[in-house]
Amino acid sequence: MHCDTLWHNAHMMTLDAGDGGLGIVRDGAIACHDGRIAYAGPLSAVPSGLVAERQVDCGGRWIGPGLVDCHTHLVYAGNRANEFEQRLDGASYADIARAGGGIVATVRATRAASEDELVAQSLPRLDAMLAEGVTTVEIKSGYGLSLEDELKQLRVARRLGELRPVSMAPTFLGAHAVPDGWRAQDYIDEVCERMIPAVAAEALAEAVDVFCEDIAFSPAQAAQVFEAAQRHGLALKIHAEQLTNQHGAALAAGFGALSADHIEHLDAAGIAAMAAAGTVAVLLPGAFYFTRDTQLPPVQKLRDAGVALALATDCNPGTSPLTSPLLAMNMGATLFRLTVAECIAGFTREGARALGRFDRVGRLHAGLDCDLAVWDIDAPADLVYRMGFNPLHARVHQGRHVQRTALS
Ligand code: DI6
Ligand code: FE
Repeated sequence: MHCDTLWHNAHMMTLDAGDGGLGIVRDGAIACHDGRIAYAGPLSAVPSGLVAERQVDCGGRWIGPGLVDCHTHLVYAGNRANEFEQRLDGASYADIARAGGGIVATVRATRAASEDELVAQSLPRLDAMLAEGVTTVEIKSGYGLSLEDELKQLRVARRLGELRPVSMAPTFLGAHAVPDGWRAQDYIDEVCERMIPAVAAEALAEAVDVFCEDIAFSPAQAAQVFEAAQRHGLALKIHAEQLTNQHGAALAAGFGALSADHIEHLDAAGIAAMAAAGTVAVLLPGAFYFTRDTQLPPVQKLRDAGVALALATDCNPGTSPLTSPLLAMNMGATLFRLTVAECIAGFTREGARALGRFDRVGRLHAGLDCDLAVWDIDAPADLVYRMGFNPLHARVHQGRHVQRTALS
């Protein structure tokens, strides 16, 4: 077997264990050919006759899959530090939203920005994620809320994926908030009849998401959006049960959605529906932390039901100005009591599953994209345990070896 690169002298978290754990292989090796993993396993079992053009000695470090951040809103203009200050003075997120702040404030700034300005403002956020080993990132629209401005945001996401070595998973979230001057139902008709067809025609998104909430869209409106998305062959996701229980997760599961995200207020019926449909639970501890939420997602019940748990930053200017997957892992453990294995799997294998990319990324397994994070750690728990320290040694996207220092 001929391959481009062989990484060796490394311990590995393959995330490829049947038991859902980390799949640890001590003294492992990974071979890459044409951007894909050709071999991942013990060094002692490397196929005889494997010839590598280049060998990389990892010096006993740990290699895991490149991180997958499966829920971000990182393309936007401006910021909402002013609202952060108002909240410190006692205002609630819902108060600010009702007073014309919140999502619609970012909409105004995002509409006013050119495509180039949006690229310039969003790139540092993406770079912060790459510097912590992210190799796949999902980016949602939802701060345009008009055909032209939603397409602009999605084009910016596409450009970010061209400007940096990262796999981009764009999601259309036109149904994020009701824009000024619209009735909710008229806007949903616009999303379904004009926006989704246009997004699909330009192949600007892989999935469609809806914010199903009492301050946003109803389950019936979410269902209408899902029907339109399915007519155009797009996958489905939902922001559900973040502030109240609207039974959005069960609805989305009934449509075969990839994931239901947030789900702090999820009930037993929602859990059962997600388990039956294989809908991934995407937990977003950054938003829980930043909004000082107290309603914990039903983690143990999700585990008991066998629902897959993913973890993501939810990077957005209002409720989770977070660009650190490592800190999100620490919060997942500290706030939600996730195990180390669940935190790491949540940002790799399960994040990939939440994007419908389980067969492409998120594990060290022959045939998948050769996306690697090389960590300067003694044990996997180090990734989750520390706060504000980045032990990334190197990041590899589709076989291309990018040293950490070259990224910053
Ligand atoms: N839920 C959230 O936490 C974010 N969007 C959503 O649907 C908040 C977005 C924002 O406040 O800008
Ligand atoms: Fe979100």
